[in-house]
Amino acid sequence: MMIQLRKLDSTAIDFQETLDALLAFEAETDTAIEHAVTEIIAQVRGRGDEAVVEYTNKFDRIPHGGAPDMRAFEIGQEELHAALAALPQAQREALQTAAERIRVFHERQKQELQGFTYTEPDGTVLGQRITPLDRVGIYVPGGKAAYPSSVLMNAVPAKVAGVGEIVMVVPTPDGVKNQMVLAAAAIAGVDRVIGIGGAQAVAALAYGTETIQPVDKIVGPGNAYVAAAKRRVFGAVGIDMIAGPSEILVICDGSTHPDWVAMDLFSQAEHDELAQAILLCPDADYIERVEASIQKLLPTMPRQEVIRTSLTDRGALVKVKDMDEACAIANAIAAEHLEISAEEPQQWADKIRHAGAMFLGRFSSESLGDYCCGPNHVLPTSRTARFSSPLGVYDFQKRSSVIQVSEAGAQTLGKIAAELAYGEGLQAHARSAELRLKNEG
Ligand code: HSO
Ligand code: ZN
Repeated sequence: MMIQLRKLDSTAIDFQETLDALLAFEAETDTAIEHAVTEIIAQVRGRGDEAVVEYTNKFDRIPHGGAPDMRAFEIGQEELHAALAALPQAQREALQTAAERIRVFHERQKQELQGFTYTEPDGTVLGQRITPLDRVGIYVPGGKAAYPSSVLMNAVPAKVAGVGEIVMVVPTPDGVKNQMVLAAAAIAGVDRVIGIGGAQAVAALAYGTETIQPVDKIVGPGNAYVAAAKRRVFGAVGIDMIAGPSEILVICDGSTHPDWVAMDLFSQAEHDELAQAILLCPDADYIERVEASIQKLLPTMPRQEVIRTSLTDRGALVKVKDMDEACAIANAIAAEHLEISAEEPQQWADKIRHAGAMFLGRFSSESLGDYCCGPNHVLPTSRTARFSSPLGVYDFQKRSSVIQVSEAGAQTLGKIAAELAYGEGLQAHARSAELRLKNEG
C-alpha cells in the first residue's frame, strides 16, 4: 500500500499555518488518569510497601498469586551481573562500548562544571560549590518501550556526577524481566533495582516506604500514569522532564543518498505513532527521490504500521527556498534531533540556535546518537529545545552559594544591607547587619 505523504512548499500562503498545526502537540491530561494517580499516591503514602505490593501484583499481573512482600521485587546485583554474563557476546560488547563512550562524553561535561571562589580586596570570599544529589531514582518503562540504551543514558551521567545512590525501578509485566535492561544497569553501576513500576513506583521513590528510602530526583520516561505521577510529586522531589514523542528534522541539500534520508526519517517515526519526522530541502527533484525511497523501503520495515501512521499524521516533506530558509524554519521548530545532511554542514550549523541535538554531515545518522556517540539521547522535545537542554551531569548536581564575609566587608556591606532592610520594613534584618558594624555592637 502506497503511503500518502504530506508535501509542503514554504512559498505557499498557508505554509506557516499548516506548519504550526503540524507542530502543535500537547499531551492530553486525562482526568481519569489524574484521579487514579492521585489515589495511588495517597495509598502509597499512607500504607507504604503494602500498597506498592498490592498495586504491582495487580497491574503487572505478577504470576503465582502475586508477590507476598517487597523483597520479592528486589533484583539483586548477582542477578544483574548474571544477566550481563548471559548476553550474546556481541550485544554485551556493544552495550559496554556504548556505556564507555557515554561516560567519556559526560566526564567532559563534568570538567566544564566546576565551582568557583573569588576574594575581594577586603578579604570577603564568595563562591559557588557544586555537589551531587544524594539519591536518584531512575524510572525504566516495562514491555516494548524498555530501552537498555536509555538505562545507560540516565544512569551514566548520574554516576559521573557522583550521585550517592542510584535506585532503578522497572516494572516486570507478567513477571518477565528484560535481561538487556538488567545488563545495562549492571554496566552503569546502578546500586539497587526494584521490579516495580507505574505511579506506585514513582510515589514510593518520592515519599519512601519501609523498604525504600525517598530519593531527591526522579528521571526517566514512562507512560501516561508515570508522567502524571511525576508531575504530582514534583516539588517533593525534582524531576527531569516530561518527554513527548520523538522528533527528527532533516535538512538536506540534496547531496545525500535518498535512501539514507528516508531511513533516518523512519528511525524516529518507528518509535511511536505520534513521533514526528520532517524533511526540509531546497531541491524539489530530490524530495521526489526521497519520496520514492520512502515508498520503496516502507514495506520492508517490521514496524511499518507505526511508521506509516507517524508519517501520515505528523510527517512532512517541505520544499524550502534555500538552505538559509531551512535553518530559519529549523530554529522555529526547535526539534529534538536535527540532522544537517549537507556537503559542508558547518556553515549551516552556525545558524542553528534551537535543537536538542545536531547531527552534522551525511554520516551522522541520528540513530548513532541514540546509542553510542556519547552525548545523551534524553533530549528536549515538543519545541522545548528553545529553553532546555539534553539530560546531563548538571541534572544530577546542584549548586550552593558560599559566602564568607570579612570583618572589613561587614562594615561596607552592613550599611548597604541595613539601608535596604529598613526600606523593606524588615527591622531584624537591618539590626543583624548593624550589630556587626564597628561603632555599633
Ligand atoms: N530516539 C529516542 C531514544 C532511543 N532511540 C532509544 C532508540 N532507543 C529518543 O528520542
Ligand atoms: Zn530513537
